[in-house]
Amino acid sequence: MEPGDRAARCARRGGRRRARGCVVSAVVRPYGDTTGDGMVQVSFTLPLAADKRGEGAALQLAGKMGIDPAMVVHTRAIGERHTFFVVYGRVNHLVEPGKVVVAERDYPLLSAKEVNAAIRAKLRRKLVVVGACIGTDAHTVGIDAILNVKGIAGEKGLEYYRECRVVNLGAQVAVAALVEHARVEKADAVLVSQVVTQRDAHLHNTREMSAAFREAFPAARRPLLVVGGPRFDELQTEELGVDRIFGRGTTPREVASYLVHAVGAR
Ligand code: B12
Repeated sequence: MEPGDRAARCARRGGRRRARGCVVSAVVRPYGDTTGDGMVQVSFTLPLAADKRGEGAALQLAGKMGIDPAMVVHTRAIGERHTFFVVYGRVNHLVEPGKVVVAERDYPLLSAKEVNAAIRAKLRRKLVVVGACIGTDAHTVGIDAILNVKGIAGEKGLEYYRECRVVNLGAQVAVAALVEHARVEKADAVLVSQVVTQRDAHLHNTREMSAAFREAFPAARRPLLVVGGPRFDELQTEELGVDRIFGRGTTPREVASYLVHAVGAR
């Protein structure tokens, strides 16, 4: 197909053409059984028994959420007084992909070899990374995936990079101890993981951590502050006082590439 044909076909469907031939429609709707039928599925738990009144309450909630018509397609009692529901139904809202704002990767994705070469060229010494789970958080699998040699998703962690020196402090590290370790190790970057989000613990802990580093280090000597975890909003860097936030599905290579880019820029 010629590029012109593709553009014409795209225009007929009301879409916009982007570089590289990707088609982005101005508006889209959810897809259930047929294109654009608006069908969605949501699940939630109500503190009600698994009976007709419970189902009615689930449908009432779905209606108030803008799902109309709605069907309860699954219920499961969780004890005597709670029920888990799955509701399937139609929403009329339109999604405007063009208005979606995301944190784009603004640095090149490098191979391990390129990362090592860049560190040698820019720093002429090893890049020191100190990592930890702070607060009461004991979910170390995520930070270990980024730091430990075994890595994740077929990629080796930062320990594998010859020009990185990694100090992984593990779980439940107090902010004061993290600051002290960063100072002793002369950290270029501090990597913090926060997985538990109950009562916004991840946000409070991150703010406490970034404030402590700002107090303990002069601006020019403060290590890069990087946080990660599955429920962070990657756009919240300024609000949380950190240099970068990484979310669900992050791989070590993305982090290594960012560190080289950011440390080099400094
Ligand atoms: C394994 C697990 C545990 C293990 C943790 C073992 C360990 N050593 O880590 C144990 C059994 C100890 C545990 C305990 C608890 N857990 Co738990 N746990 C999980 C579980 C099943 C998997 C988490 C995981 O390992 N994911 C895999 C990793 C690879 O993914 P990830 O963490 O998202 O990491 C990736 C990215 O987010 C990112 N990333 C993460 N951190 C960082 C950091 C940096 C710097 C960067 C760059 C990137 C990055 O990169 C990683 C790789 O891609 C989740 C549910 C789930 N399916 O996610 C619940 C879950 C996280 N736990 C939960 C809860 C509630 C608890 C407990 C409070 C339960 C209890 N009542 O005791 C305790 C809390 C203990 C504590 N003090 O923290 C809740 C949290 C709910 C919330 N909103 O906060 C979850 C979501 C389960 C649920 N649905 O309720 N848990």
